[in-house]
Amino acid sequence: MSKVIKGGTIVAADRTYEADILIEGEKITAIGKDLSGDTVVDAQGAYVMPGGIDPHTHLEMPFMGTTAAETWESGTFAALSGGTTTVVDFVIPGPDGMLAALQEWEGRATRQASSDYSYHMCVTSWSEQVFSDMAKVVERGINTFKHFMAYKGALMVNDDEMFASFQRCAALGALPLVHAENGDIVAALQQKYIDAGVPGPEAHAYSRPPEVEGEATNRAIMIADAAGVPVYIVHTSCEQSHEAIRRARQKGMRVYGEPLIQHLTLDESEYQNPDWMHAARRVMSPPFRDKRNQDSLWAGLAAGSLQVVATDHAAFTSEQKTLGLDDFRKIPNGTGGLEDRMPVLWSRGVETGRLTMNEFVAVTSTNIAQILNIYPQKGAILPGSDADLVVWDPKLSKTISAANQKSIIDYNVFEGFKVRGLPRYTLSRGDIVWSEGQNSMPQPGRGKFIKRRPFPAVNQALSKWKEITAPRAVTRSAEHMPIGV
Ligand code: DUC
Ligand code: ZN
Ligand code: ZN
Ligand code: ZN
Repeated sequence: MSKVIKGGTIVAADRTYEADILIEGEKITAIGKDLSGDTVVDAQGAYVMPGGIDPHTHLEMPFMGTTAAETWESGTFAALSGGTTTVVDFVIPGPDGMLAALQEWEGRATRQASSDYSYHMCVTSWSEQVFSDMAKVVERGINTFKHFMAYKGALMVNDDEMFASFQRCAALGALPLVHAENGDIVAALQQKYIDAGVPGPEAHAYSRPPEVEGEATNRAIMIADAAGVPVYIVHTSCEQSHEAIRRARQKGMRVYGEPLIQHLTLDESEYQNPDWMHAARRVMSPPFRDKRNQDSLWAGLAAGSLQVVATDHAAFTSEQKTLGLDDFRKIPNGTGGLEDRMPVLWSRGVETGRLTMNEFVAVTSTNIAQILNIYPQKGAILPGSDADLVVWDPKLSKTISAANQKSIIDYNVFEGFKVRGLPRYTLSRGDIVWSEGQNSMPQPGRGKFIKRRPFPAVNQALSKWKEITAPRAVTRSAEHMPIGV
């Protein structure tokens, strides 16, 4: 059974043109005028774009004494309904290590996922075991390793551990990812605000100022340079961090930055809301910033100094947020956004003229497909690519509300946002998995794991130190040695 997507305007990262798309099985097999197939998907008046890729989710993540409420089933359905066809989730090793954790994640994803998916592996400590497990993780089709510079006493790694892991990434052809916040300073500031009698969610923001992110981003970039490996900074939220990325790129280093849709559109005033729950629901790390920082992120997306828009989807219920009722340090960090990322970015970015349609495709799909080494299987509309497509209707509109979302939590941080531009259809490997107004879920478990191969050695950082490959001792005769010591 073939399908033809008819009458639409194809928007790719590099061009916009009118053509039909023929799909046979799971793949795009032809692009051109007046194609025919067994069934027709109507794209009149719509844009046809590569399905979105959200490279930053935490579905059912055990974290801060609880587990993120969004399941793989609800989360991937939410993703598809918003035009995202692939999610990349973070595997966090427990006491039994990376491979056991990977098995747990696989158990949940294979049974529940309705979109395609992949994983990043977190490096939360350093040992011989971690060193050898990293090679096995790469063999399993995972070419990215995430490092937390914050969450002291839990997930945080120190510089020596990060340097060792980055070097291992370089040797394995993997890309290190970094959560860049200075965890020591955050811990000290958190204590300061507790001691000063400020236990509410506003202190979450006070204790994580842009400086701690800027410092850590600079440090991560320099450590990556010393290790000779590119680096990807997750949830870049402020000018200080963006500036570090921009400067490094300008010097020829391969450094990537990923703003979140939340940081682009929500600001720090949310934490000043007198309603404790309103503020607590928005507690995430890094916290929302001010308008000046938001402008910096938007500019970076247009200029290409920032490449990807993600969500860090870590959805906790209101009840879970009350774990921190007396102490903001215990509020589970995280917000949702999987189903809203594309419509909100379109409305606040393309509709306002801040992004072109092609830039929209680049930052929601194509760039990250290239960075993760899955292009053009994903992120492209080309013969041979997976038929992951969104038929995007620029006239469809809605008001975002928890009352009609696919996410299973009881609120939405974008509540009340009016969006214009929504999927009319979402296709995943040729299947129509979402159509406008649909409430039934596609088959849980239909999603496939997307293997990501290691990068070839030539993809390594350009400004790598002149490595001392054969360290030699300097020969000194007796006359050049100190006497009598
Ligand atoms: N930040 C969050 O807000 N949640 C999950 C992990 C993270 O780094
Ligand atoms: Zn993070
Ligand atoms: Zn409120
Ligand atoms: Zn995260």
